[in-house]
Amino acid sequence: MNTKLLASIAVFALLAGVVSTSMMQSVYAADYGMKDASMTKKTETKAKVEAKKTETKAKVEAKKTETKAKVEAKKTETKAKVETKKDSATGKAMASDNVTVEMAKGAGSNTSCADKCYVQSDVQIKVGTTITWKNVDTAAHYATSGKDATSDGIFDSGMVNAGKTFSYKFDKAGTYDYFCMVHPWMTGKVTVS
Ligand SMILES: [Cu+2]
Repeated sequence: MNTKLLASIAVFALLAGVVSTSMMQSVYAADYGMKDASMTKKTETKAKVEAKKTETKAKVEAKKTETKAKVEAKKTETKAKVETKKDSATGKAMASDNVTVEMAKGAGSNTSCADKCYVQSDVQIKVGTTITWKNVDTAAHYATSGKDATSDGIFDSGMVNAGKTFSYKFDKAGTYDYFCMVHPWMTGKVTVS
């Protein structure tokens, strides 16, 4: 009698153990499944963020490239405009807009710079054009109107130091010779029509 009871209890305990274990397992499984789902969601979100980053980067790059292309196009356009203003026969500037003449590099020490002392040294322009002399040399220069190192008083830049400029607007037709007060071998001519 005692033995039977003990056996029953043992069987019951065993069954209870099996049932509780399987229940626990299913709880675990559910929990694990949830974790798995949340991990998947995290990974998904991360992927979305990465994709968006890549997309934004691509857009920024595309915009940069577009802007660069526009700038290049404008540069080319400006260059073309300037070039069309040169006289097709002589290649000299025929601009009605502003013209720049450089006081050339080394012109202060090179007594034989001749027609390269000012670049360009012989310029043809229309009435109303402003010429800007730009000193690209290291020495100071002048653009003084006159001939044979004698000022005629029409225009005088005064001393134009390295990197500086002087501008003069030509309102009357005519031929204007000019030179540099400190380097009289530097001569140039402006023809206004
Ligand atoms: Cu000079």
